[in-house]
Amino acid sequence: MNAPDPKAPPNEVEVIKSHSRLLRGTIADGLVDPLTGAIAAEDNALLKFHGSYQQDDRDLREERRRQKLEPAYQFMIRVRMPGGECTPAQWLALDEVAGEHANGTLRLTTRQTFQFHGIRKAHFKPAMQAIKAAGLDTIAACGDVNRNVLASANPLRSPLHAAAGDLARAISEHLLPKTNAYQEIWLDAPAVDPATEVEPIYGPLYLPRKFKITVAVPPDNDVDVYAHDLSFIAVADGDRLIGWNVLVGGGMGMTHGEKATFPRLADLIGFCTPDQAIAVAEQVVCVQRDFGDRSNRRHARFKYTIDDRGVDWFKAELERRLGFALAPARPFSFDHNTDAFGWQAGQDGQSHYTLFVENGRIADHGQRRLRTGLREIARIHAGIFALTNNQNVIIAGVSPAQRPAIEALIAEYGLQREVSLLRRNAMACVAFPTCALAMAESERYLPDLITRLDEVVDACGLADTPITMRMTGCPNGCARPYIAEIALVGKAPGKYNLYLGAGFHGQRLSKLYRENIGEEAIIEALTPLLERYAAERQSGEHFGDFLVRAGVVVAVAAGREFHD
Ligand code: SRM
Ligand code: SF4
Repeated sequence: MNAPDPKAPPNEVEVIKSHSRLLRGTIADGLVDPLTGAIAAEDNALLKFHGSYQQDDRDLREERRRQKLEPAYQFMIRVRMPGGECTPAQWLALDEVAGEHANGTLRLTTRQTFQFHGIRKAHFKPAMQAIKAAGLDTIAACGDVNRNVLASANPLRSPLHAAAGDLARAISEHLLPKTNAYQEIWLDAPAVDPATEVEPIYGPLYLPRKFKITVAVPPDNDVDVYAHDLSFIAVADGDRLIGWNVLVGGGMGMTHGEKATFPRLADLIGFCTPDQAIAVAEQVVCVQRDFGDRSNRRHARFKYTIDDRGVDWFKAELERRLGFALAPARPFSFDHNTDAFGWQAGQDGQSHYTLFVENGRIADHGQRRLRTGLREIARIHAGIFALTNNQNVIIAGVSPAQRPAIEALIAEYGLQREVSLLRRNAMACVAFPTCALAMAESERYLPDLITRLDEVVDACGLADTPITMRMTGCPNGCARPYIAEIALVGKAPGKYNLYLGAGFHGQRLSKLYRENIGEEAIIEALTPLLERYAAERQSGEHFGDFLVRAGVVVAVAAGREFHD
């Protein structure tokens, strides 16, 4: 598809935004309507800008329909937490929100923040207020704006990680919507006349689609720079930050069977100094604001603007707006996009403990009482919690004096779990029962599939070989599947498309290998490939690279060739 026709009519979300009085709509009225658990249909589009989605429990949908009841409406809330950092006091406050207002679980997301599920309307505003009282908010966690900004995990790990966290926070603040709508609806602030308000960066229609920014510290590509709209990669001399390499135009989402939609890897366009980074972020966003497709939402992500018009066009337009040219990109190299688990030594005698949280769900299960254990740790922890971009959590900044007490709690609540490397390096999106778009199970199913695949991996002697595997319940790509070496993407209940051959640190897209297959066929398809890999791989060769070298799948050169 080519650049959007400027005369094409705006899509319905654009119309809703234009009537919304800067994101107010009638959300406040809907919250107090006692006749339904839902809010008005048009307000659903606006609610996202406030960090929430209306959902219904899909496990109950059919039964409630039979009983002629409205769906079990509930709300998901996503916290804005740039760089994934929160204090123990904030952890405790969020844990309380989960217990008082949500379904009793905390969900760590693939983008370094918390989600709450199952919030009923009466609990909605109190939950938002409790989050705010903890010094956090949910502004722009969803919606057609810049979302939560990611940074390589753990700002306490090194000065460069601290700088990445600082940049993530600064960009997040700089690109926040300026409307008073959030304060009025959720925090009972006095009303301001929207006619007197200005959105200096976004304008009244905000962006054509969501926008995602990351900041990475090599050799970690834990933020998956190639999957996001805009990324900054730290360039350093030792621990001294020199500047940032800049990448643009990545994204994962696509629609099954629609070739005009595809995942795309970001392009490296140059280097900027630390004091130029905010201006670069703002002007990249402004180019997308002005040139993104406001007619066809399936073609509205920034990756299509770049793909349609070309990287050279984009760079020239960006530099014209900036008033300066980006310097040539500096060399960098990544070697993984996964997390390192257990205790890691920090820089000043402190240590950091990365805890495996399967698919990000923090709940108590039998002997493994994750939620209670983390709550008890938060009560005594003097450092911070750092969420990772792989749905795990780091208990960061533990002093030598405190370490035995933290270790005792980890043991008491069964938090440390011996799991296979395959499981540690896997991610699944939420999918059923809350996600409205899920076509197949993901979070609830991947653990069982991995149990079966572990047997194959063990039998092949690959238990110590890291392989990345990701599952999503639909092709939107919330667990960034198309850059995992093994990816399963939901098509229908129990059926998945199998994609193979991505780069180990997310640097190459995968390719469709089998379509619409169930568990037995998945095991059957993967077993001979893992056997061949074990027998024929070269020293240090990753599974995805082997599959490409062996001709099992071809390497995808560019996103638009993904379906060829
Ligand atoms: Fe996502 C929509 C969950 C990261 C691409 N995503 C959704 C919704 C809100 C479903 C909906 O629109 O009704 C899901 C809510 C499920 C639920 O019940 O919680 C949802 N996305 C998630 C999370 C929670 C998955 C997880 O298991 O952690 C992640 C929350 C991130 C956050 O904290 O902000 C999440 N979503 C992603 C990512 C990964 C990333 O950004 O690194 C992607 C792919 C990258 C990208 O954007 O290209 C992603 N989500 C989508 C898309 C497809 C967008 C597109 O370009 O086509 C949708 C659907 C849409 O926007 O129309 C979507
Ligand atoms: Fe829902 Fe699809 Fe995202 Fe999974 S990938 S959370 S099923 S939108």
